[in-house]
Amino acid sequence: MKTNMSVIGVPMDLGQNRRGVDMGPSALRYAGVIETLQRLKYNVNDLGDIPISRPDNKESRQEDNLRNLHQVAEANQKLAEMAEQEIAKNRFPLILGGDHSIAIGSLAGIAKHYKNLGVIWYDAHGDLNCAETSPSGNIHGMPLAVSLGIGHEKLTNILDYQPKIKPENIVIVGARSLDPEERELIREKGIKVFTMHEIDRMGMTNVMTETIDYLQENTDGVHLSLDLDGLDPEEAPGVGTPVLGGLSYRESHLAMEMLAESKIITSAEFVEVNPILDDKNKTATLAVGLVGSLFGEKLK
Ligand code: B3U
Ligand code: MN
Ligand code: MN
Repeated sequence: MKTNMSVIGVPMDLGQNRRGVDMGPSALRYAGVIETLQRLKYNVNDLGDIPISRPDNKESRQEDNLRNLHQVAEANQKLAEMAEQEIAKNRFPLILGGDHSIAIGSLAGIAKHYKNLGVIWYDAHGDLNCAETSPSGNIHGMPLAVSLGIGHEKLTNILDYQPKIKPENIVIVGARSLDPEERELIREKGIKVFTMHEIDRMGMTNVMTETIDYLQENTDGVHLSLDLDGLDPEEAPGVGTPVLGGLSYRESHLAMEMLAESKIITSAEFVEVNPILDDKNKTATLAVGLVGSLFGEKLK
């Protein structure tokens, strides 16, 4: 892993309909994310937060089942440009959300530098919807589909290329709430998924060993997109769409430590921390602990 790191905050809550997740970057900084990285001897450049437009009344209503499409596209355009620039400077981009719609911009900027970018999608959800299939119109349920080139042109074509990633380079970990069309897409595209059922059966050690081996063979970089709702709401209550039966604190630390050992991760984002729904910044504190493990706390 590179020692130079750039932290980009994206205080975005427009990809879904519960306020508060825009305060995620502040909550993560308050919980000590920068200090953690510095303690681990990274040379950290905190670039602050990307400015996010507020929706006007008209725009905040659903347009073609894509809530706040224009503002979400605009923010992701800025994020994509920034992430792209940081990688060009040979710095590791660590992105702090914000809701998961920001993965659209992260992947647009990052994938530009790779032929075969791998993605680990650590999440209770598949985020594989588009306007036609989404039950909510929330763009945070769509970023993985968008990155595959499925969805509105304003989202799929950021930085003027698509698709950003290939289905065979994706591994979803922790899925337990998939919509029927998402399941179809997973089957049709052959996306590798470890649902909670498989994680329970195989154990996290085997799941991560398989994930790492699979991605190491076929990719030239791996982005970790970690949605805090992948964890159980008991341990990560501060998320907008909690789903029972999630990954534990210990499983998640083990997963991060195995990724640290493997050295395959080349960019990362931590999303969906909502301090308004949280219990005394518990979820942000948990997330910062996971950042520590991902960047080698145990290896020191
Ligand atoms: N699949 C549902 C629910 C959802 C997706 N991502 C989150 N919730 N966080 C949807 O609205 O697309
Ligand atoms: Mn998600
Ligand atoms: Mn989720």
